[in-house]
Amino acid sequence: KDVIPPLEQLMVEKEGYLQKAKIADGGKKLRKNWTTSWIVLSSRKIEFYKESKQQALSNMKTGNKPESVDLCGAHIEWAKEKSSRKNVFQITTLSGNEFLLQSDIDFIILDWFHAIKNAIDRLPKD
Ligand code: I3S
Repeated sequence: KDVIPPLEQLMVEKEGYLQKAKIADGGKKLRKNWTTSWIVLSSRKIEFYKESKQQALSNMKTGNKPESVDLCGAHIEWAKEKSSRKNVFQITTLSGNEFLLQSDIDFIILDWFHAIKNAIDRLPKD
């Protein structure tokens, strides 16, 4: 049976395209592979879609799920040393997943950094 999540969890705070590279899964290092991702931030989580939003919405009908990142207890920090690219920050989850996010456009990455940081700071740490 479908469980209906509280409204607060469904509310999208920000969405858009960024460059994304997952560099660790459960603490295990992964080979860096940058891809464009459609990113949806709500109060407790970030969802990463591989495709455009349009494509993602139509894929929902076929049960194709986005990668979901729990922001409770997560960390966000600028990560200049992790890439030769400009404007890179890292999100590390409690479960040991690490993601780099990047945009060449300064205000876009700054908006995302602050939106995600605010979301994390509002959540309980565990
Ligand atoms: O941190 P790295 O390993 O220098 O990251 C680069 C690699 O992931 C590279 O792929 P290969 O491992 O197939 O060579 C990517 O093409 C580069 O974009 C990565 O470096 P940047 O500096 O772009 O994050």
